[in-house]
Amino acid sequence: MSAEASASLDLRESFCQRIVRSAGEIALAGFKGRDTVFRLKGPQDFLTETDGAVESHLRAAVARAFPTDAFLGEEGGGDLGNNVWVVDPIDGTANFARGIPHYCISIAFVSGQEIELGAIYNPSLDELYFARRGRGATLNGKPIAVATTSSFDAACVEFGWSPREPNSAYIAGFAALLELGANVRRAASGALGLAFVADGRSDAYAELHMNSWDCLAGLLLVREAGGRVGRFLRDGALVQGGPVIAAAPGIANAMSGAVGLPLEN
Ligand code: LIP
Repeated sequence: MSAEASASLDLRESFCQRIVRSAGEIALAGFKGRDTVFRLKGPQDFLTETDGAVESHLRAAVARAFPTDAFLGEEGGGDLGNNVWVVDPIDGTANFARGIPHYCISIAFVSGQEIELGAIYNPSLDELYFARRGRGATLNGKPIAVATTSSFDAACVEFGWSPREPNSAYIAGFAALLELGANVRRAASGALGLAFVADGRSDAYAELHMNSWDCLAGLLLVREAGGRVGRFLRDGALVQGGPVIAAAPGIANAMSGAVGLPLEN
């Protein structure tokens, strides 16, 4: 990477860490104010006023700071470009709308089809995960690493669900994980599920379909924390989404076989 490109990424790195926290203040105010009024975008697909307020805040901040960058948000959509910010303003909205403090803001910066920056912030716990490609991953500024788990007797994995894929496929994958002996959870925030793999609180995360705004930051976190991931940014995934797998190395191959999702690295 050229010195100029690296300097440009330095600016985006500090900007990203700043705006994810300012967005967190909006989200936390909505959470404490019990913004529980929601509408359904589709079956099990929730939208609260805070989702919209956080995304508007982030969209305006990017437009001011980096006017030539593109912005793709879960709620307002957007356009693509060589440099694009991919944002889920509230990941885990189903939890947020019921007052469950397991939700986050997820921001990824993608340049030339590479995930360069990723930030995932849970304002209720004041936990900020951050990664820059090639420079490791942190939680509140401290380096993190994936778990060293190598046996499913001790493995705790998360298998995300949404109505975007047939329940039969989900049930088959869930059964296969149980057969391996794993404790299988589903906590309804894919971004936090991936962040927990990066810091070793969980041994793997998989989901048969995720949107790019749910997973890009988390995939970078896991890779930078020493984990193995599937290839996501294939043709069209930035807009259409796709399958996601991320795992600690000791159980990655068995996890991949159980859910039928290939690993990239
Ligand atoms: C969520 C995803 C998660 C999925 C949930 C939901 P949202 O995103 O992060 O992977 O399992 O059903 O789609 O809608 O809370 O931003």
